[in-house]
Amino acid sequence: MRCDNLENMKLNALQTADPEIHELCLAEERRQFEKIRLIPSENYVSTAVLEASGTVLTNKYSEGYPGKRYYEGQQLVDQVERLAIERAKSLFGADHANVQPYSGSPANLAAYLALCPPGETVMGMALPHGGHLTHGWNVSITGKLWKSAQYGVRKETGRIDMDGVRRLAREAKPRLIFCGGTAIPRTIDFPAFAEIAKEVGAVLVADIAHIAGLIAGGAHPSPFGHADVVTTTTHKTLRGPRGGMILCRAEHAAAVDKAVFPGLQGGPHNHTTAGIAVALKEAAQPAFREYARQIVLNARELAQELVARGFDLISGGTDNHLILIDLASKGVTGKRAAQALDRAGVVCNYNTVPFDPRKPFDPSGVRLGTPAVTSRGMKEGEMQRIAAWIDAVVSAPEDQARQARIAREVRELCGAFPPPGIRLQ
Ligand code: DSN
Repeated sequence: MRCDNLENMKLNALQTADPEIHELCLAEERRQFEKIRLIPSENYVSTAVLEASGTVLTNKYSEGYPGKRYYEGQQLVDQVERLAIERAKSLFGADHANVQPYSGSPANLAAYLALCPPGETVMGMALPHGGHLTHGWNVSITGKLWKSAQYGVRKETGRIDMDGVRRLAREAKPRLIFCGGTAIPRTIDFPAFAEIAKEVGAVLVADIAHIAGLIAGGAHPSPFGHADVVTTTTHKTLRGPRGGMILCRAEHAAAVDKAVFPGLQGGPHNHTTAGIAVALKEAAQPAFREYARQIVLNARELAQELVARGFDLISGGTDNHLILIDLASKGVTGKRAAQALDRAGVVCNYNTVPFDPRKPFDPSGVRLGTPAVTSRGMKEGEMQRIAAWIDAVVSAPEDQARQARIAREVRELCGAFPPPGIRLQ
């Protein structure tokens, strides 16, 4: 079995110019083909998105916005960016879209710059409870230049403590409130956050990086109509190239655009903008709704199968694409489990869990997600097999013979589910 999409994409020049990088790209392609990738923030883009991202648009400088640039020669790039903007607005039902942020963290920083001067107070979900670094966590610049109030989940339920959010908002009087995060397995209650933000006079920013594809596909409630500003990456459930976007109400459009450029960034990455435009077009198709629905069905099935095998899931299960497991009751740390799983061909990331007594680089949990396996066409039956493999590996993390046997079985299953963007010969 040979994976050589890169050769199909005519990478012979790369092979000649730089055989080492060419070989590494081929090997990475093979790795992505042969492994079950369960990192919830990763996916497989389509061949069309790959092609758009690898075009000569990378050669062009375009500081500014369509129709108002600082360089000539924008006849075609302007059209690409306008298409991306219109598709983003239409897919999500937003007044305004900025498709230039280089990724999610710069998109969030632009929201601060637009709406919350340094020194003011911001409120976000604590990183160990499922928030993101840029929601005011102390090691991030957002926790240094802004005063930060951090909310979390209830210990008993593993779900966001909305009473605590309200109490903290009343005390801290933040200028800006973030909802959303990176390890939240349950539906975000956007109307409840909006009500709290309104009560304390804060701007509500919904960071939908993880769930943007679910929202686009109708598998998670939408923040539009509730949040003032919505930030996202484009490469997770949305299945585009690595990038970011900010969508917002019309009243914040000028401030957001000014914050992205010239406030934070220089020239946009036009090849990425083209890839984003293609991904947005794909996400508007009926098949994408089915994809989003199946992501959630797969996550639920995987969660149920893991619970049945005695795994301790934060909040007891999932409503979306993501599962967070506390492995303390299994007597293994997240890092040891994730490394053993990787040797068995099942790739996830170790992750802190709420109230984790361990340190972030060797925490108690692992985080799983179903966007990538669902892109391969896997369904509930495959989730049952994956749960059994996870259980077998975690219950004997030093058993390398078992890991090698499972890795062979994983390769065989993966051979039957070729992912988008990778072809076999
Ligand atoms: N690192 C991303 C994730 O994996 O969720 C968030 O920044």
